[in-house]
Amino acid sequence: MHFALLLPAALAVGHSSALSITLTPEPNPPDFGPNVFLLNPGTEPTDVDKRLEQIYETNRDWSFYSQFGEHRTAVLLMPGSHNLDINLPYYFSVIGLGRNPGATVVMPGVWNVGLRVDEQQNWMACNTFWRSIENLRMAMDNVDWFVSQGAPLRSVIIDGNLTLSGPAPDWSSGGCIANSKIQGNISMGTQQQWYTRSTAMYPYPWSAGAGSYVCVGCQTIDGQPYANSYNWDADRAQSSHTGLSYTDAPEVFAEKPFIFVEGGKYYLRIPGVTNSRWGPDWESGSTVSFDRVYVARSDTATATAINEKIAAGVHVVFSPGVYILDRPIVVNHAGIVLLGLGYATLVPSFAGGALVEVGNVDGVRLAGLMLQAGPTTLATEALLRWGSEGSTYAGQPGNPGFIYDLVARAGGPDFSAVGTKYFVQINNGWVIGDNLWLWSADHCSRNAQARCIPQRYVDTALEVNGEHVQMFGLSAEHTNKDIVVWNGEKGSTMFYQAEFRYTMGLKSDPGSWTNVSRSAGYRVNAFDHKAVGFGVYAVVAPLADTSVMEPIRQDGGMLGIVVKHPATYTFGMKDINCKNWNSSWPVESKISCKAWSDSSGTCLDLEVG
Ligand SMILES: *[C@@H]1O[C@H](CO)[C@@H](O)[C@H](O)[C@H]1NC(C)=O
Ligand SMILES: *[C@@H]1O[C@H](CO)[C@@H](O)[C@H](O)[C@H]1NC(C)=O
Ligand SMILES: *[C@@H]1O[C@H](CO)[C@@H](O)[C@H](O)[C@H]1NC(C)=O
Ligand SMILES: CC(=O)N[C@H]1CO[C@H](CO)[C@@H](O)[C@@H]1O
Repeated sequence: MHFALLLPAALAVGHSSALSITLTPEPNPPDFGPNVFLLNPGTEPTDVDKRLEQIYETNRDWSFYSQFGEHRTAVLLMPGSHNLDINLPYYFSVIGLGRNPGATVVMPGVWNVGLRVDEQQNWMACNTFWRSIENLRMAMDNVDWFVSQGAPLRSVIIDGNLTLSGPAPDWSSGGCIANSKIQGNISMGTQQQWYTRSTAMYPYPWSAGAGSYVCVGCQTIDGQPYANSYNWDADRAQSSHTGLSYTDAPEVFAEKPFIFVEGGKYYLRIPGVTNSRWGPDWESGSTVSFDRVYVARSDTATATAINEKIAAGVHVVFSPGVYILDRPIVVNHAGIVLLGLGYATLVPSFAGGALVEVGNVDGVRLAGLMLQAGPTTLATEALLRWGSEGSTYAGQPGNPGFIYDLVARAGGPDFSAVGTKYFVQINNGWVIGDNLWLWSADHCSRNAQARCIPQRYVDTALEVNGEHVQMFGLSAEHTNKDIVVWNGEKGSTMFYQAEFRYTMGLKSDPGSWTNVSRSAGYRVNAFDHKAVGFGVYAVVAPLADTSVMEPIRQDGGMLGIVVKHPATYTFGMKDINCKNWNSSWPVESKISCKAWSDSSGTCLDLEVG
């Protein structure tokens, strides 16, 4: 913390421009290190093309190395027109460096591929995670984007159609489009669910099956808002499943920070807070020179060095890589941006506390990071904790905290047990999430039929204690206790996808099980809460090899939604689905009630599909 010690305390915690004078400026242009390709407009030189092709060939399939390896890559495109062919593999982002998406145009190259994610092995896109396209225009007749969770299209313009999966029997479990304009038609293909926000587009062509298609603050190509598809004053008739919801624009929102280049210098653009805005925002915001942005590299950066920069008011861009951190990243400075590129991944090598700790400060933005649980021998309490436990810090609607494109995971690459009590715990008010995937892994490097040895010890994916916390596009899966617990008033979730865990763990090791009864897919202890477009599932046999793994078992079965007060469900929740994928399973291995009320001790809604 030596920067802070050099400065008067008032300056060190404030948002002062005087600070920049006393700091050594960061290099501009920065050195992003070996995992970033910086491409100029035009056609790629053959050697770059070959290297990109090689990354694709090595990292495209479902093998351990591809899916759970340590490779991380970002391709940054200078503004202008590019002829480019990239089929995006695992842990790979293509990002335009213009001031807005229109400034960087991608057209197909010699192979006529352009940018895409196409058909996967076994015709299944359900493992197609961890890749993104951001801040550019695709001048293509059609873009194939056959993905599942953790794979957003963000701030893009697509001139033609967008196809989101191959034909059946392809299976896909996406996905996210945010702050974009899709000028052609959208084909949902086999997508079980999809979250879209603040995008100009044609309507979803049909409704989802068991899952939900949700559009938040979307508009037509001509800029007309899509009307809200439900009425908050109506009763629970609207909590039954439609699979297709349009919702009002967020009352308070700001888009994800991004990088642009002008005159050979790099800048961080921090979009402004807007109110009830429909459609994309590619204009608002403030600009920070990279003189005040530290570019961390996994081969050199330490948690201590990163924390010193943050304490001095310097923003941090994490170059693609895996960062093993020996202490928490602490954000106690207002307005700080932490921006990961190419699925930059942070892993704790310490016990207790949280991997990332945000203090009682406004306007902090976390974007594009993957937070990964460490060994259970050193378990953390949370991977991200926003506000100290017991904090009553209310936050500010004029300057909320934001979390964008966050992946938190436990298990996958690991060969020994991993854990964290919570993936994310939010104690402060006015924190807003956009596209989060909180994943206790259901398949791992040592996987066989969803065994996922070793064990993952995650109690709860998300716990919210602050007021006015809002989640847009939340996926949370396979935790050992309640998947989401929401205690703060005036919260909301627009789009939720959740799956209970499949098994207790190894049949031969009951001592390692987490025995609970009636765990919830989504528990609301607050009274005032809004929820739209939910799909909560129990997936049991035959995914788990029951000769080795003990199927999930809970006395009384699992509960889809649990509310304290019946009115919270009746008036606050719209388009909710709960489904048992195999209804032949015994009651203790599936969802027994769609919506349960704690105060009345009754099942309010039995409609489990
Ligand atoms: C775009 O989608 C429309 C409607 O599905 C279809 O008629 C048209 O052929 C598609 N265009 C291309 C280039 O795929
Ligand atoms: C969980 O329950 C099983 C019986 O169903 C028991 O054998 C086991 O010891 C329990 N595990 C723990 C950690 O309590
Ligand atoms: C559903 O569960 C029953 C009972 O265990 C089993 O026999 C059947 O194979 C399962 N079906 C599917 C499609 O998983
Ligand atoms: C590119 C394309 O095919 N666009 C069409 C999408 O669908 C609408 C009707 O819903 C047509 O008017 C567009 O031409």
